[in-house]
Amino acid sequence: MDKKGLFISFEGVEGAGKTTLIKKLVGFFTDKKQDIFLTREPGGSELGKKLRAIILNAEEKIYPSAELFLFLADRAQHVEECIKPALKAGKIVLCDRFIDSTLAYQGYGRGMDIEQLIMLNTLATNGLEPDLTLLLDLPPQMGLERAKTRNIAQNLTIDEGRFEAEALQFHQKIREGFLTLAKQKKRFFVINAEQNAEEVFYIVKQHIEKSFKFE
Ligand code: Z5A
Repeated sequence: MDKKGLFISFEGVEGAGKTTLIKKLVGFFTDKKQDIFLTREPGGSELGKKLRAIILNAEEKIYPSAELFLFLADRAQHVEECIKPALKAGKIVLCDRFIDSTLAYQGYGRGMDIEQLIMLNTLATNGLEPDLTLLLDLPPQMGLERAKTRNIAQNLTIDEGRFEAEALQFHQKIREGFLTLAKQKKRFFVINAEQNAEEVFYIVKQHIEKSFKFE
């Protein structure tokens, strides 16, 4: 594929502020007259929406290996149906979670073999990687509190609680996993997400302006 657009993924523990940052970046890129494609995993494609409802439903008993393949199926469809065409059309793809979530959650969290997961990710994406990965780093306890406050404020009933139900120790492993991955790949930019949302946005904006040129 001759890739023309820009692919940015957002990673972090639950409630780290990815959605909040993405909303601000939509305004930033729109001001720069850039075409944006906003998406997420799981659930970016039509098939993915159905898979998301199954994957995140805490009532559904899903074994770790089955969970992994559901995320990979979601990703394979998402890449072909949505991400590749958007990049080919020259769009800026903003993707809430991508390959690194599988390494962090199924690998560092559930204890699956990282090398095997890298191979399976490559199979699902045909080798497509983001140009930039923004990792919002904060203590998981803080992220979970933020997510809880948001859910109460928005009157959300949790029917996507598979990962919220995990112990704090699990989320701690995820955080450490993400930080390990960030040390291994140049495409990562780690932001201290304990700062307020405006500060986080400002730092990211500066990094993007320094790293990429927009006509
Ligand atoms: N998963 C997996 O296991 N394997 C995979 O391969 C993939 C995913 C792709 C999807 O969850 C779950 O699937 C995820 C990993 C797993 N589970 N977990 N945990 P999701 O898509 O439903 O949700 P999420 O990705 O975890 O994110 P979230 O809960 O939507 O949080 P967020 O988008 O990062 O945060 P937010 O909504 O922007 O902010 C949360 C609240 O904090 C909100 O009220 C904000 O106003 C507030 N906020 C945001 N930023 C700040 C700052 N800086 N200061 C103070 N308050 C803030």
